[in-house]
Amino acid sequence: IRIDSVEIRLVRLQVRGSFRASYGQRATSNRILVMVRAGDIEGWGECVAMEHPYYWPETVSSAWSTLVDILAPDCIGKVISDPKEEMLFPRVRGNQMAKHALESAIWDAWCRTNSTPLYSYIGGTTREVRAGISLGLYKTAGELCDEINKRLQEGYKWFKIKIEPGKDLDYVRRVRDEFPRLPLSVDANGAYTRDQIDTLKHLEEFGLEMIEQPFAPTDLVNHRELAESLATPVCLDESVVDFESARSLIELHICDAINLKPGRVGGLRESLEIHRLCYSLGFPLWVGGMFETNIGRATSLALCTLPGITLPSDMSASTNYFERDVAYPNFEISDTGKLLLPEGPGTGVEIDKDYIKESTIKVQRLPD
Ligand code: OSB
Ligand code: MG
Repeated sequence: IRIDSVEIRLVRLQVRGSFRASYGQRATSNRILVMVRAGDIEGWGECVAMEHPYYWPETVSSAWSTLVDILAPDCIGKVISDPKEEMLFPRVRGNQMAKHALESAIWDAWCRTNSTPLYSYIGGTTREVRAGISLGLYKTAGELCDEINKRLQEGYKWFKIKIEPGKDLDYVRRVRDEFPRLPLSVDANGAYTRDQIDTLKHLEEFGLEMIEQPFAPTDLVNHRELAESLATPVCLDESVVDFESARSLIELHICDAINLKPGRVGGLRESLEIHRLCYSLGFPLWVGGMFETNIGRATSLALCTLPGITLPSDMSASTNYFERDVAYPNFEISDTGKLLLPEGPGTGVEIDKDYIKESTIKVQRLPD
């Protein structure tokens, strides 16, 4: 395909429900969507950057300028014969979420042009994905247990709960008392420091599936110490920023599992490299979520279909996040706790252009 033009737009979406993690509260959802035109085919990608830099350094506004000033101009006129073979922005450091937004739009356009579903293009073999759900911080452990009960009834079988200092051992103990055999992980989003390592070591007794990102992203020494002292796997999210960081973290025994988010590692190509490495080593790898719309969710769900990704993902029904989505179908949980990918080419979702137009705050077309 030849990239004829790129459209970068900021949409304002209505958030459903409330969600708090140690890094802060989820607010209104301004998101960047990227549309790439190649001939008469359009490909769509989502930038998962949030408005604040509390989870990750990029923000909606920093990603906007990276896309508009640097990445998109570089792509116009490019001819891409096979996106898997093409490193799109080899010289651009960082800015992973901006890169992923544009790269995924290009992969979608290529797959749609070639009548290939994205999941089979990248080597996936199934359309069924085991769902998991990530629950935020609640005022009380009782409220958290009520929420778990509700989600169990909806069909979820795999749970992750957020923790932070002061909302950890008591919360996990209470959940364990009520749900002794529930597959359960915790995610601290880096809220702990060295002097709190003993609290984290006490989590061992609860038989957790994983402890995700207890310490700050660059704090490798403490992660290694915790991973060495616990049988419970330590999983990293924010620390894994690209293929080379993943390889280092694995080879240096810093963690026991990796949460893969294509937006956080700079795209699908980088994600596939991480997957290839983990698969060849038998190293546990699963796919995390970023409250995506159905566009980003469909892209991430494609990664969940790769061989070796046997752990459930952090992919819950997309209807949990927005009052109305920008693409269809909505991914709904089945009785067996699974989500089903659409069959169509590319990400397989159908873009709701009217709603996108209605929700657009600003748009930049290149070339203008
Ligand atoms: O730490 O995995 C995380 C959402 C936004 C940013 C970071 C994280 C999360 C989640 C929710 O845990 C995942 C989802 O439901 O999409
Ligand atoms: Mg996480």
